[in-house]
Amino acid sequence: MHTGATGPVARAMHGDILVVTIDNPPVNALGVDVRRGLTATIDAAGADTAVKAVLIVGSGKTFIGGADIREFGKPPMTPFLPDVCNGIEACSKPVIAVIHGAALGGGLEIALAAHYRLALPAAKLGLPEVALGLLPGAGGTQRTPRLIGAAAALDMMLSGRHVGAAEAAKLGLVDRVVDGADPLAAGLAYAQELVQGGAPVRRTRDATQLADTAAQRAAIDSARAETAKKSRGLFSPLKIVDAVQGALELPFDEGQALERKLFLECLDSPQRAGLVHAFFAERETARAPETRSAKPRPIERIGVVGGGTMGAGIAVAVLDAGLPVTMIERDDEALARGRKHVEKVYDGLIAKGRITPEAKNATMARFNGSTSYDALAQADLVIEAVFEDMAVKHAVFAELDRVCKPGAVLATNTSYLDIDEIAAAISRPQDVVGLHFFSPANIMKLLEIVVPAKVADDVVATAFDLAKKLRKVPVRAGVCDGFIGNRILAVYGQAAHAMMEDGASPYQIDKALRDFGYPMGPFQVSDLAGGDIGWATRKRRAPTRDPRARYVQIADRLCERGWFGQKTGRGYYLYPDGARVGTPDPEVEAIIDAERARAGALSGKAPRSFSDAEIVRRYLAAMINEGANVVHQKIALRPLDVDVTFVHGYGFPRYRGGPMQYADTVGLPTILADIREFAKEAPLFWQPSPLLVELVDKGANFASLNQSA
Ligand code: 3H9
Repeated sequence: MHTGATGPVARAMHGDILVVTIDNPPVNALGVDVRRGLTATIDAAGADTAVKAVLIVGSGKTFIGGADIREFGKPPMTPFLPDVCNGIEACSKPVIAVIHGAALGGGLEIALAAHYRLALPAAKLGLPEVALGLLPGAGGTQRTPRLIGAAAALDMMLSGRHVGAAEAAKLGLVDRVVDGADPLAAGLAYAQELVQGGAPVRRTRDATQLADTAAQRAAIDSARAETAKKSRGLFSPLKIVDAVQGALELPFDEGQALERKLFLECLDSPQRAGLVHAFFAERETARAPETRSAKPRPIERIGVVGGGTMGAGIAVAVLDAGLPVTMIERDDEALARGRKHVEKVYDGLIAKGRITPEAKNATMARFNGSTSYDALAQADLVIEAVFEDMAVKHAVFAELDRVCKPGAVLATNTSYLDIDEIAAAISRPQDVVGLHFFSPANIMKLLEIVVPAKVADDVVATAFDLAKKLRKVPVRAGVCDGFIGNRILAVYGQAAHAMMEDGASPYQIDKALRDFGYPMGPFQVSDLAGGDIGWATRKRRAPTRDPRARYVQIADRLCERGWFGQKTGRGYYLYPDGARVGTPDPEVEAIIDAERARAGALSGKAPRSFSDAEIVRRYLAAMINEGANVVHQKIALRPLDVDVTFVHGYGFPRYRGGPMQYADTVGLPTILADIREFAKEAPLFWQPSPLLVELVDKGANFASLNQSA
């Protein structure tokens, strides 16, 4: 058995140490072949007298990225991972894991089942199962608390955060950290030292950090209370706490049986399916046809035109990525304000103790400002974030056309204007692309990359490359009013307003959607963003509005009174004394009543009540139907692009995967039947998307379209 391989698991003797190398690109996930290979190798090593110790190493950049996520939801195949881990722990020879890159989920559980753990400085350890709707199911909930105590173990499992090598050593998660980049050399040196020192087999199941039961119980109780408050409808976090309680109260094997039971419950939950969908979808959107066909242009110097909220947020995102930024404003005063906006973000971080004043100064050293476009002569990429007005955009792009070097990427942050028209007005339409950031731009993950007709492929590839550098989640979108997100938002926004006029209060609508999983309802969001923004858009659209279309005027009535939301102390809600959480406003309810009466006099309809379930059905049906239109018209490449847009830009509950994935779980025939039912009263608004009808006719779902682009 000394050399050879069982599938992706290779073995080689180095003196009396058996090196077991897992080679399963891209992240050495623990698919069935790896599990089989590991089991066979460890079993044989135990029986082989020539083997004095076993060293487990990962090939490539990572140790092990976890269980193979692609296997979830498929029929399970033996050996199961908990048994593989138990086999490693039971081995009669010392087993050593050497962790160089990621040891995540099942990867860390393999390391915890080993008897000794060595980390290299670039190691990242974590139990991120919670982000997939799961719990560590291969002994992680039992071994981690025994090794590092319940509080630290729960923190890792409930946050899913990655722990670096130094912190891992401090926690007691690894035995030693050594310098170097070669895991094999470092691991062999450590293994030889252990063998020579006669180091015994040392099993984590026997570790004693849970011995002080009173303190451990207190940690578990407080984690349970905190989790119950914070986990907002999520299924797995409380199961994690239950499993750790099992570690405290039960013998190891019984605790592990409890863990298995809870793990399988999580595995079966629709939340796991939604979260795994989101995991793969957001990796998928980072690839577009242009990222395959073209190489990005180099981007080292970035310009931002406009120092308002959006421009400053974009500048911070660029600075945070370690890149220099040049901000252009029309005069010294505006530039000073723009710079202040940027500094304010870092001052906030200093106040929270998240960065030092020195770190702020070092970052701000990469910030330049100018009132002359000539300062952008050397920029590789410029993002325009000025007022949303076509004439203003034309003026900015004419200046960029004049000063920027050939090949510079010229991007607009417009939310809805026609980028083809912006591009057509300059001499280099091939260099113009849309980069639609979401506010606050340094925080929100979504970046819509809007692809006009004449843009060069390598410009699109550059936009995706920038997204990666800024750690954004990019989604490719076609040109239309509102692109993917705001176009769909406009439609389900109308559905919400129609329900409000028909009898549902904004407070009920908000609550129904919070119960669905949104952090805030649409009227709370409107109050936060500022009602004046939507008002300006409605006025802009008024001349082109279909005169037959229903137009609910309640929002206008509030805006006419200057009730724009939080910033004015009242909107749909009241915010007395700068409160951030609003309370219902009887005056708003009176305005709504008056509008209902006015509209009812015209339509002959009386207000009616809505159940929370109907509110959710109508809101989601409008969203899904327009999502289908957006896919049908190729504004979005696939349904999953709509999902990622809504999860990362519009607060859609991630555990539901996104609106299109949610539609698949409800069933497209049900969604279509709802739309047809609603159409009986409002046929103009509720027109079924041709794509939805086609999929229902074929008995297909949205997922069937996710592979195709
Ligand atoms: C678990 O372990 C359960 C157990 O407790 C119990 C079981 C009984 N499986 O992110 P990247 C793919 S749950 C399959 O772009 P990076 C990924 O889809 C698991 N595939 O790279 C992508 O494929 P493609 C707990 C996986 O360098 C490619 O690898 N583990 C897996 O930026 C590159 O990924 C986790 O939740 C996987 N486990 O980051 C860790 N992981 O090229 C999840 C990745 O076709 N993974 N892929 O698009 C990560 O956090 C990051 O991928 C990692 C690398 C940090 C590892």
